[in-house]
This record gives sequence, C-alpha cells and structure tokens, in this order.
Amino acid sequence: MADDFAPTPKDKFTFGLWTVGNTGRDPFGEPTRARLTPAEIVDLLGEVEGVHGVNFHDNDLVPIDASAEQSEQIKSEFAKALKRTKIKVAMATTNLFADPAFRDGAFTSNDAEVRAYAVQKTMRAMDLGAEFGAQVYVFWGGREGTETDGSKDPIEAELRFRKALDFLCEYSIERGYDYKFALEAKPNEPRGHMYFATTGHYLAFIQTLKHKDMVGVNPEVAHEHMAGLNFVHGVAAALSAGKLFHIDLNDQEFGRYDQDFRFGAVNIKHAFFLVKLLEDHKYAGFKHFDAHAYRTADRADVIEFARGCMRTYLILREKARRWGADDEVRKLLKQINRPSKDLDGLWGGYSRAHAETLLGMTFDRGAMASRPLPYERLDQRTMEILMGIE
Ligand code: GLT
Ligand code: MN
Ligand code: MN
Repeated sequence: MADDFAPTPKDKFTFGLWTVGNTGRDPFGEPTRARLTPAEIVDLLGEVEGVHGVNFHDNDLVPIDASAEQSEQIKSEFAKALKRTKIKVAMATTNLFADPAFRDGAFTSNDAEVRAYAVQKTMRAMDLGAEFGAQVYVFWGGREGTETDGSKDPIEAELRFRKALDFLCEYSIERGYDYKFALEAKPNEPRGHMYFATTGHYLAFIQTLKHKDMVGVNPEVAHEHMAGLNFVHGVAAALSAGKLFHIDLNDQEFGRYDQDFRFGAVNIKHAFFLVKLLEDHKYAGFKHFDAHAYRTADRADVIEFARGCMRTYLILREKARRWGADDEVRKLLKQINRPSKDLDGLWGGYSRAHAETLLGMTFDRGAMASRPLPYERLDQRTMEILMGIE
C-alpha cells in the first residue's frame, strides 16, 4: 500500500547537523550517543528518506580550531555525502555562543575585540555556507543578553546588533551571495534574559535596518512557547509582513526549558493550526526541524525521530485539508462569518462622506450580542477530526 505520508524533497523539510547529530548531552549528563562526522550525519539523513536539506553552524562542519588541511578534508567528505544522498545545504548560521570568548555576547559584547571577532567569524561562516549553496542565513543570538542589566545599556546593545547586521548585509551583497537573513528570537536560556525575546521584537527591529528587504525572521515553536505565547499568531505576523524567511519546527511543554522535542510531540492542536496556517498561506520556504531525539534514543530511534517530524507535518497537512472540506466545519464557518461589502466598504478607505455616514448610523448592540457563535461545536469538531473521527 502506498504511504500517503511519505515526504519527498519537494516538501522542503530540512534538519540541522546539530539536530540529528545531537549526542544527548545535557547540563546534568554526558553524551548517550556517539558523535558522528558531518558526512555520517548526511548519510543518516539519506537513510531517513525524503529529506530535502541539511543546515549547519560553521563549527558543526569545521571545528573552531581545525587546521586548513583538516578543514579541507572535512569539507570534501561532506560534499561527497551530499552528492551520494542528493541532500542539499539549505541554511547556514554562525556559532556565536559555544566558545567562552562569547560568554558575554557576540555582537552585543562589551568588549570591542569580541564584537570584531564575532563579525569576522560570521563573514567566514557566510563564505562557508555560500560554498555549499546555502540560501538562508540564520542569526540566533544565543549569548546576546544579560543576567544583570547593570552590565549593559540595552539601547547600546541594540545599536551594536543593528550595526553588525547592516555591515553583514553589505558583505552578502558585495560577495553576491544573495542570502536571505532570518533572525531567530528566544526569551531566555542560555542567558538569564536575552535581547529580542520574541519574533515580534525582531519584526519591529528589522524596520530599523539599512537593508530591511533582505532580512526576515526564523521563528521557533519552542522559543515562543517558552515565553507563553501563541506561536501561530507570531508566525502569522511574520507571514503577513512578508518576513517569514525560515521556520524552526519542534515542540515544547509550556513553562519548561528549551526542550526541542519532535514536531507535534506535545501539543497537536497548536501544531495543527500552525500547519494549516503555513499551508493556507502557501509558505514556500524551508521547514526546518530544529529538534532532537530523546536522550534515550539510539541511532535507529534517531531515524524514527526524524521520520516522525516529517510524518506528523504531512498528516496534519492532510487533516487541514479535511478540516477545510468537512461539511460541518463549512456550515459553522458560514454561520460565524457575516460579510457585508457595503459595511466594510464604509471604512475600507477614508473619505469624509464615509466618516459622516458611519457617524450617523445606529447599531443594534443587543442584536449583535445575541447572534450565535458556536465555537464550542467548532472546536469539538476540530478535535474530532484530529482524533480521527470522520
Ligand atoms: C541552538 C538553538 C536553536 C537555533 C540554532 C541556530 S542553535 O540549537 O537552540 O534554536 O536555531 O543557531
Ligand atoms: Mn529551541
Ligand atoms: Mn532554532
């Protein structure tokens, strides 16, 4: 029997070297899985089947202290693995958080030498990404933040971050890289407080940049849920601003640390409305599963984890189609929505005549308040569709 939920490269699903290559290390325990080389990780993704692309931080591919020869060797093995698996490099990014030099931030560090090093490291990482054809360049400011706000003027920090991005946009343009920059927010962890805590912060910040057209966002499910926010609404804000350049899909219990669970593993209803939003609005970018397998997983289970992320997305895509075609849902949506071109037209474009007409109208508040809004029924039907009751 054909599998309706088998991914293909056309679905544009991607994984990071650091996600399927995650060794299971956490703040309390040592690794539970062997460290794989970048080429071995690509081979593993080939075994998963249907994966479009792979993403990396500069140092996921080339260790920070690798010699020139080591670097060439690693890159050549990686290139061979990409060729044999037909997996593409989709996105690249910079590790500006692991090295102790970045303990107080990278672009926002109080130390000018650290800031210059961070910009240099990013330029080199952009070169590396471009060498492998990456189209999107992500900025996640893992250490851009504070534990005590006495340490930095937050406005000065923002200025430093802006200058770095303006500079790096010019670098991308000058080198002809054609990168789309995607800024990724997170409220805390590893810093006590991180600047640009949410996707909304970044959407506002982008408008202050010199090359704002080439900069968008990379929202991550877990990060907005850590902040107690509705992720679907954050993604919608990015989509409607034309700024959804990339997306990090995973899952997360509210109020916990950054769990990076398999997509859909926790909150199937949020995941459903997210997939529905992306599909309804024809998001055509990469869908990156920035998640990792449970610490208990072995290699075979890591493969199951990766398959599960994609399969859940595709099942939810089918559920979204069914939801839209469901007779009862359609009936309810019809009942809920009360369109009127005349009324909307009155305030759809300003004119003095329209303003006067509106000011002169009388509205029946009682009638408006008593029209039925059967959202209980709609939500129950949604849950039934999700639970497989046809
Ligand atoms: C890190 C972080 C992720 C970011 C990655 C990109 S690294 O794993 O938790 O959310 O997307 O730098
Ligand atoms: Mn995360
Ligand atoms: Mn992420």
